[in-house]
This record gives sequence, C-alpha cells and structure tokens, in this order.
Amino acid sequence: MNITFRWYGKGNDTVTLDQVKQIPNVKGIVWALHEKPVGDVWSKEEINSEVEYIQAHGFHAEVVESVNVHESIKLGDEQRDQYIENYKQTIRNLSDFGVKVICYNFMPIFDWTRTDLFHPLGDGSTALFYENKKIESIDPIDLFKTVSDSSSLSLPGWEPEKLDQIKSLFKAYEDVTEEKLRENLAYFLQEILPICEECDIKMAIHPDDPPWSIFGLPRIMTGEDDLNQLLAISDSPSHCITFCTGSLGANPRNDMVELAKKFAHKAPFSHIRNVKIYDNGDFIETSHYTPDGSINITGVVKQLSDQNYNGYVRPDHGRHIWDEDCRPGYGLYDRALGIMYLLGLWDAFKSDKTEVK
Ligand code: DNO
Repeated sequence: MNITFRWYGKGNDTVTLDQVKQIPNVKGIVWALHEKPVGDVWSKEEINSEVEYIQAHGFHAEVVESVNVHESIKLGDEQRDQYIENYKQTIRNLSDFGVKVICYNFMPIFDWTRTDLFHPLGDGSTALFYENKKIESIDPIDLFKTVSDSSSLSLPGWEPEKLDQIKSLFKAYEDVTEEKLRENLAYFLQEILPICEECDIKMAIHPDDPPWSIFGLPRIMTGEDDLNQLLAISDSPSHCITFCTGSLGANPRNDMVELAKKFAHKAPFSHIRNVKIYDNGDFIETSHYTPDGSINITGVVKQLSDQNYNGYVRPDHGRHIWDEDCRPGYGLYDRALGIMYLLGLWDAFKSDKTEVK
C-alpha cells in the first residue's frame, strides 16, 4: 500500500500539506489542476508548478485524479477527435513530471452525486448522503434551478461550465445507449492507450457513483459485469481501474471483498471508504471503521494484503467531525482517522504472516 491523500491545491483546499505531513506514512498527494476547463491541455508550466509544490513538501505526485473526459468524447460527436488529441498531449505532459496513474471516469454529465452534503449522523458529525426519492423526484431539465439552489441537490463533482449547457447535453444523450457509451469509451481508450504505454502511465477508470443510472442517463461502470466488459476492451497494461469501495459498494449486490479478490490486480489505485446502506437503498457515508457501515473494509484490506498489493491507496470521503469546516467529504480529521485504520489493518495482516515476537 502506497498511502496517498487527495488534495485540491493551494487556495482551493482547507487542508494544508504541512498538516498532511503529520499523518503517519502518507507518501503521496493525489492532485489535479482543478481550475482547468475540461478538455483543455494541461501545460507543462502548470503541471510543473503544482508538482514542485507537492514535492517540496516531501510527497510524490504520481497520481492524478482526475483528468476529466470531455462530453464530446463520451457522446462520440464530431469534436471528439480534437479533444482526444488534447487528452493525449496532457498525458505526455504529465509523464514528463513522473505521473504514473491517471484516474478518470466516464459518467455522462454528472460526476458523483449526493442529495445532502451535511446529513447528521446522530453523533454530532455530518456526512454525505444519497436519497433515491429525492433524485427520482427531480426533473433533470429543471437542474438549472436546482443546481443554483444548493439545498435541493448537491453536486460536489460538478463542472460549473456545464450549467449553461445542461438542456442541450440531455438532448445529446437521448440517443446514447449503454452500448453506444461503451463503444465511445472503447474508441477513446484505443486512441490513448498506446500513448500511455509509451509514457508508462496507467489509466484507471473510476466506477460510477452511485453505481446505477440516474436521470435516465446511461452508466457502464456499476459492478462486476461492467468491469469484465471494460477489461475486455483491451489487454494493454495501461488499461486499468480505480478500485473504489464506496462507489461500487453503495449497491449491496457488489460484494467488495469478492471484487477485490477479482480485480485488485488491475487496480493501481484504490479508494477505501465505508457507506451505510439503508433498507430502502439510500446510503450515508460513515467512518472507515467496518462495523460503522455496510462494507467489509477489514475483508477488503485483507484481500489487498493477501495479494501483496502495492498500488496507491487513499482514504476516501470522510465525515465532518470536530466542527471542521472543509470541502464536503474532504476534511483532514476523518480522513486521517481513516488512514490510521487502514494502516492498523494492514500491519495486523502483515504480522499474521510473519512471526510476531
Ligand atoms: C469523489 C471522487 C470522484 C472521482 C471521479 C474520478 O469524491 O471519488 O469525484 O474523483 O469520479 O474521475
């Protein structure tokens, strides 16, 4: 396990790298140029300035999350080739600065979606919450209104420039079936994977979050069948996944220990977090501690340990605890606790295998 911590950049995050330094055993910072409009080439100067800052704090900068994929590529429209060329250039530029893994996703229009960012957990803390009924009751075309009224729908992974285009985007996706979306993903990958191989970079697709269709849009990274279909696209060593327990695990049919057994070897990057799933399918994010949620985090780490997993791992969303004022899900305290839990499990499984005196 190469422990990393996601950080949103100077001036863009409440957490500082000096604080991250005090969490035991964090080796790297997971970063991105969050201000860049999706589709633009990341220049070497911009990359250099971010990487230098991270390295100056004693961390590696080998994992980027995310280089977002332009909707034209997901839609397969006439502009996609230009955006794919831009993406290739960004890959080349990142490789010049030692980047090894690029996390991305292929979710139409929306990235991760929740209905409440500060839902009370009952112990004075709050966490990210997803309520099915609320999503079902929203007409996506009304999203203009709801996005600006943050009380009705929370879209932390939102690319703001999409706000003006939402109607036309929904229109454009009318003809995009799951099969079509998969074809468009395959087209994109077949173009970029040879460049990734030259650059020794792994493309690690992130699962859909939540792992089911929302607002009638197709989703193709929701569970084991999808993972198998994805991997069948190419046997390139650069064609990989991000193993995210919280995203896939929000569907109780996804047994995360089983999935770790089958897919961790194709995951150079893992996000580990817990969620508690209610009987009606709603879910809330909890501490990383296994008994607090529905996902067997202990079993997942055991699997990774059994496989001598040496990929990058980050704790994922945390609760908002001890009155921390932070980006939703991305505070310091609960993610630091999460790391300590992961390290504890990891060391315990390791000592099982070696003689403990
Ligand atoms: C949420 C994250 C996602 C993830 C992207 C990957 O916190 O796990 O936003 O970064 O979906 O492209």
